Amino acid sequence: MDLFTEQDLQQPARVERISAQGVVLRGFALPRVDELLAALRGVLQQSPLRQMHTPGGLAMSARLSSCGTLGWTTDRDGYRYSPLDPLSTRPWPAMPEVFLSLADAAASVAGFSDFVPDACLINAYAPGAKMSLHQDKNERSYTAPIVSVSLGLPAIFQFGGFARSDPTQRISLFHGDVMVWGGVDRLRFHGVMPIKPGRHGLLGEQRINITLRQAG
Ligand code: MD3
Ligand code: FE
Repeated sequence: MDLFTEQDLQQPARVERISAQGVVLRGFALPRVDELLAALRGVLQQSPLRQMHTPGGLAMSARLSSCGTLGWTTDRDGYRYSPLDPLSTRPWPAMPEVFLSLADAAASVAGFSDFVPDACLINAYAPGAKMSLHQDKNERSYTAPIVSVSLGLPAIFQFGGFARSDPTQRISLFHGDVMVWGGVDRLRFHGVMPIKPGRHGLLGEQRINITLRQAG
């Protein structure tokens, strides 16, 4: 892939490879962040952020929603993808075009062509919220990558190996950064350290992460 992305010819893509098939694209979403946030607002009007509980009954500290034909949910019955939002009892909001095109552009920089996600999980973290080390295993196939977009307050992302007890590395993620994970790295344990207090100019006292997945 060339140094200059189609979406922003002024700005070289700052590509940081963090594992064999895991990359961070610094600032990749910045040229389209206004569009992204407008689309996100529309999604959250139809399917608001809400607290979810793990199958064990613990409240997750991040609030969640989804868009696309499948949305990820968790409750007493387990983790799963569902075509209906259990809160609205209707289909999840459609995946915005800007999500699809950004995800495909990021995936292709990382070497994954023709990425067409059918699920987008939205995680909203207030200061103090975190996501414990876990693997993403509810998707039907593990061949497609996962693309994630960080917005708002910074986070320390943690990624490890293929066993929970493997050593972990930490990487800071900032507003507009995009990560792509796939192939041999798809099942790595990963998580988010508690978000530090702060205020972001566009998003206020929160971090929002959207992850685009091929779940079905
Ligand atoms: C590495 N979200 O929703 S996104 C999740 O920042 C999740 O909200 C985090 O983990 C967040 O499941 C991290 C980056 C990410 C997503 C999926 C991965 C990294 C990954 C799957 C495999 C390896
Ligand atoms: Fe995850």
